[in-house]
Amino acid sequence: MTTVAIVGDEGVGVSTLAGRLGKKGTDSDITFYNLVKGDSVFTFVDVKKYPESIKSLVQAVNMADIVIVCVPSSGLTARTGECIVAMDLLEKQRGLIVLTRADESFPVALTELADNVSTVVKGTSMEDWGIVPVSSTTFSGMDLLHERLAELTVVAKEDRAKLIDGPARVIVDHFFTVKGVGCVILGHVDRGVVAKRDAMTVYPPEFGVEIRSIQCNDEDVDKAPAGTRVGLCLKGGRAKDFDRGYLISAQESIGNKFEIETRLSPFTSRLALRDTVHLFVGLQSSPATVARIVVDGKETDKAPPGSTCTVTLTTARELAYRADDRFLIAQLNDPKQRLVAGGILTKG
Ligand SMILES: Nc1nc2c(ncn2[C@@H]2O[C@H](COP(=O)(O)OP(=O)(O)OP(=O)(O)O)[C@@H](O)[C@H]2O)c(=O)[nH]1
Ligand SMILES: [Mg+2]
Repeated sequence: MTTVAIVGDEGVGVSTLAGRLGKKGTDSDITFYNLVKGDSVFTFVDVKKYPESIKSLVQAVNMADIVIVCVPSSGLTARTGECIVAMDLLEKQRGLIVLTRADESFPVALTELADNVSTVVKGTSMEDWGIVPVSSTTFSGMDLLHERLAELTVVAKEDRAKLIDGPARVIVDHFFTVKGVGCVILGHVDRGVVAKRDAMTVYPPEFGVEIRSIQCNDEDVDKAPAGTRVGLCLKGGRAKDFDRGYLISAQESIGNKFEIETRLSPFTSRLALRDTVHLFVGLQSSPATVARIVVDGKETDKAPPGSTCTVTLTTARELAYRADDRFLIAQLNDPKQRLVAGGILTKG
């Protein structure tokens, strides 16, 4: 099972492409489109609320094995640039760049745009991503897109096999009550293997649940490994006790103070002491205050764009995490560059 997030500026053809790739499933602020192809199962995620909401972009990208960044055939835009910065700060290594609405352009112009995009992504995590011009109207490029996705899926599966050991963890994205059944959550298995009758804990609130049943692709299963999208019927929880991003897990840490080794985006306008920012981890987020900045071993009141520094943040809400989770700092009110920095917790 492979989850593919499709992101891009407004009107570039994200939803149309998602609709061409799969059949519509769960639909809320993000929409899932499902495709079974041979023995591969894909879930495509349409980030409907972006560019308005940076949160939905981060959430979709953090649930994805592969990301498709859509660049309109008419050319790069500021928000396309923001998507590229997001991939880089989240260190997304697996993805494709799709030049959308290709039928509205010409071969020479598309080659020129592909060259231009290659230059822009140089030195970012997207440097080695393939570029495929696609039309959702004439279907040109669609076969090549499927081929590239199949190649990336092989790598994604290998990477995921490494995550099967260790305590299970499910990241929740939807939750509701089903009459006669009880509390049901939808999410993806991020680590380990989740099994029927497992007793687990919901973080950060920390209440216990038992996995009553597991559904995968509309079929009941006894267990589900890392990388699977699942529906879990729970004993012990109520839908109203959940929030997106909560973790159903064997073992997590919880905190509201984080020391993060960060790399600042070269395009951010600032990261300064006492700034109010937004801190993201997985599908969770919270307003946060910058409490301390250390650059080159020295405390300072401002971190320069493009620099590497250690930032201490205090969050308004508690967040659940593991030591190797990736954090993202954003400045939601900055009209131009909302993404500030990305990083992981400092050791010790
Ligand atoms: N000619 C052509 N038009 C396209 C293609 N893909 C999408 N469109 C059109 O472009 C417009 C925007 O497409 P959407 O799929 O809604 O784009 P989006 O990125 O989801 O847009 P928002 O959700 O509104 O931000 C629609 O009128 C589509 O019919 C394409 O490949 N070729
Ligand atoms: Mg759309």
